[in-house]
Amino acid sequence: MKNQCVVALLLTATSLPVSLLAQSIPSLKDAFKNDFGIGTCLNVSQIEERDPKTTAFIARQFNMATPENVMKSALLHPGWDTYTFEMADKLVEFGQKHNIKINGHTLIWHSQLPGFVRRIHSQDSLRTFFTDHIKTVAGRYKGKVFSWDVVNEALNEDGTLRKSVFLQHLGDTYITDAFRLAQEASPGTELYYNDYNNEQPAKRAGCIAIIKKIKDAGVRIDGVGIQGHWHVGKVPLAEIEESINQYAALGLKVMFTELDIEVLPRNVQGADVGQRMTANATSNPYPDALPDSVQQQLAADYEALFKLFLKHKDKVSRVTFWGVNDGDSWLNNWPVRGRTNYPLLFDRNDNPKPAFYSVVKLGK
Ligand code: 9MR
Repeated sequence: MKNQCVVALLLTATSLPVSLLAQSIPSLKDAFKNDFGIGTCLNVSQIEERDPKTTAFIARQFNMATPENVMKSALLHPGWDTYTFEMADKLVEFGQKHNIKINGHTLIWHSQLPGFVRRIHSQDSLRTFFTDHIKTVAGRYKGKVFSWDVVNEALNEDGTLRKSVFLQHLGDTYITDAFRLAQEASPGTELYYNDYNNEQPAKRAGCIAIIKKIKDAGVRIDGVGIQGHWHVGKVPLAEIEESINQYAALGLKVMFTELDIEVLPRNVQGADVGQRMTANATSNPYPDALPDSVQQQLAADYEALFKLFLKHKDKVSRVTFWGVNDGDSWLNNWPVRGRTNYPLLFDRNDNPKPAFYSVVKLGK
């Protein structure tokens, strides 16, 4: 009995300051509640609520969430007639329980396709997969997800259409077809086109051509997602502002859907997961801590970005970070595996970084 009391006291003494500390940190979603939604992507461990402190932290900081992987076709649709909805359903429950809107990601993407799709060589079979996948997935989550990234990363850097399996077999109307099918299966859900580097002029022009084509066909598109995988000291603010204006002029909502700012050296741009870089002696320069000069630059970059988002808050509807904290980020493993990266607002223990304070102070 005495031992139990001591254990209980110790638990209280160790857990209380942590939760109090988390409560004393300002909340991003509250700071920007009159401006735009604040989102994060969620991984399996977070969706399954394996760590209650993390769950509470997410619920306090974010009001929107995107599945990092669990709604991609390889995970949802592993065989012709097989769907595995368990984790995606859990994500929807997570959203309902914590008052977090879910952005479905993503219905049609050339990457992370199920193995059987990569073996399809006929137009008919691909059309069957394409139609069945959109109808089944968008239909299941009708009224349960707030929005869908209907098509992801269909463009090359020069603004031409990527020669994906979809373009090759279905022709260049496949993007409009995907939006039409999504609209039929899930009428009340917002529908978006999502890409990286689509703030850059050539790719932006390609993106605008896609949007116009969808609209000209009388099909609905509600918004465009600029992923926002940028590099410290090189955030393209002028192109981002121009893009917000040009996309909004088409009547679309603009979202920053996968925001992070890389701080490590890299010789590949954007977010093409197919590209890799070879590790060498200088590719992981900060295994223990981020030098102060880089930390300050990161804070300045995030501050400038959020000033821009606020300036255009009538057009920007959501800002989603691609990860809750630095430890979760895909950038620890791309384009080189096993690096120590620092691209987000919270460190590996969910402690706010200078970048967090430079952003949150701009809110209400
Ligand atoms: O963060 C995701 C990572 O866990 C996956 O391994 C990777 C491969 O599919 O996808 C990452 O998320 C990508 C997103 O779905 C689309 N835009 C680029 C993102 C970073 O690669």
